[in-house]
Amino acid sequence: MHTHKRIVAAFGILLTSSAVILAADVAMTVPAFAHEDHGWFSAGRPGDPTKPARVVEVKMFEGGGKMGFEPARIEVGRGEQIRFVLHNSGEEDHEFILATVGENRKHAEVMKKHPEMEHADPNGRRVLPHGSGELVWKFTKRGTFEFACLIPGHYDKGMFGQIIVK
Ligand SMILES: [Cu+2]
Repeated sequence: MHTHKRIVAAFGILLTSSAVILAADVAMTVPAFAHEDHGWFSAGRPGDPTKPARVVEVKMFEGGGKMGFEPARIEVGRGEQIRFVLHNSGEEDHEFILATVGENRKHAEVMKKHPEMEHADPNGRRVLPHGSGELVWKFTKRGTFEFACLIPGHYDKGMFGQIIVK
């Protein structure tokens, strides 16, 4: 009887702690995605493919324990529309997610907990091995933004680059 009570108490603690983790998880997930759901983006807005755009080719690669983008630094003018043409030269899927550094870091943490999550957001593309993809984007705000691959482990291996909007 005594043992049984102890087990019940231990189970109660377990339940409480997992509820706390669950609550923390939800609190992290909601701010990271709420803006995407409402069509608001820190780095500007989805472009209009019928309007002129400057083409910027970006290579996604892996090798030697590293992953990355080439170029890893892109400068654009405020108000400029860019057609990113993405080439994945690697053997793994890669992503190109356009946001602020803070948003990408937060988002990368969520991805570590939910590795099965895939993106179909207007500010990102997932590109298959040896495949290509496109993203048309209008940069409406000055500042420093980031493009990153948030597939677990890729960001840590260097898969991010900087976009400077002047
Ligand atoms: Cu990647």
